[in-house]
Amino acid sequence: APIGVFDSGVGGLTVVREIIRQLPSENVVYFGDTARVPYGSKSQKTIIEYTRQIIHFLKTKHVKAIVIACNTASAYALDTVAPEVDVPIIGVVRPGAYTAACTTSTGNIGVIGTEGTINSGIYTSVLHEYNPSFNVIGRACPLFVPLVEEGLLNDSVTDEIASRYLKILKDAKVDTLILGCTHYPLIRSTIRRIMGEDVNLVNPAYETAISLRAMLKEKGLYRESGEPHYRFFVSDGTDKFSAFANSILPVQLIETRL
Ligand code: DGN
Repeated sequence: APIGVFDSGVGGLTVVREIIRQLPSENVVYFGDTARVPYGSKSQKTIIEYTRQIIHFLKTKHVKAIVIACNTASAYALDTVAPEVDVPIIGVVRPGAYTAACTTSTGNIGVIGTEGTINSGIYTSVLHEYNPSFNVIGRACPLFVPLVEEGLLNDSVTDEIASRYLKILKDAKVDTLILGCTHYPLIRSTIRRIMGEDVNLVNPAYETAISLRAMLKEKGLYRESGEPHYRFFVSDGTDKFSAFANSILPVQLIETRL
C-alpha cells in the first residue's frame, strides 16, 4: 500500500522529494489541491474541511499512512482530523519543531511561514512543550510563495523582500530558523545569505521523512525493498502548475476531481 501525501498545491513535492530520497522503496500517492491553493490565507474551518475531503480521496487509493506536507494544513487541521483517521497520519510541524529544539543552543528560534501557520502559533506552542523558556519569533512571509512560484529564485526582488522579512529575526539573533512552508527550501540559498552562515536552517520536509520512516518501522509498515511506484494527482492541472512541479521533481500530474 502507498503512502498518501498531500499539500495545498505542488509545493509539497519538496516533501515527496525527501521521502523518495530517504524511503526509496515506498510507493507514494500525492494529491495537490491546485484548484484551491493558497491555503495560507484561509480560515481554520475551511482548511479542516479541505483536509477531510483530501483524506477521503487518499483513502480511496488505499493508503497505509498519510503525510500532511502543507505547514498550514498541519497547523490548522492535523490535531482535529487525526482521531478521525484509521491510518497513521503525521504533519510537518512536529518533526521540524523537534529538530529545532534539539539544535538551538541559545534558545532563540525563528519560524517563517504563511500567515495561517504563523497566526496559529503552533510552532511556538510545540517548541514550548520541549522547553518553555525558548524565545520563539514567528514571521509570516506571504510574498515568498508567489515569488517562488514565479521562478524568481535567484532574483534581486526576492533578495529585497527576504531582507525585509528576515530583519526582525536577524535583530533577534536567532541561532535556528525553521523554514515553515513547503516553498521555502527552494529559496534556501537566499535565506542562508541573509541570515548568515552561523544560523541553523531547519527544513521540516527533511525531518518529516525521517519521522515517517521511524513511524512506519515501528508499526511494521516500512517497505524495505522493491521498485517504487508514484502517482501525482492535482485538482487543477494547468501548464503553470506542471512547470512549477517539474522544477521541484520531474512528475506527470493527473488531473482529478475530489
Ligand atoms: N503549502 C503551504 C504551506 O506549506 O504552508 C504553502 C502554500 C500555500 O498554501 N500558501
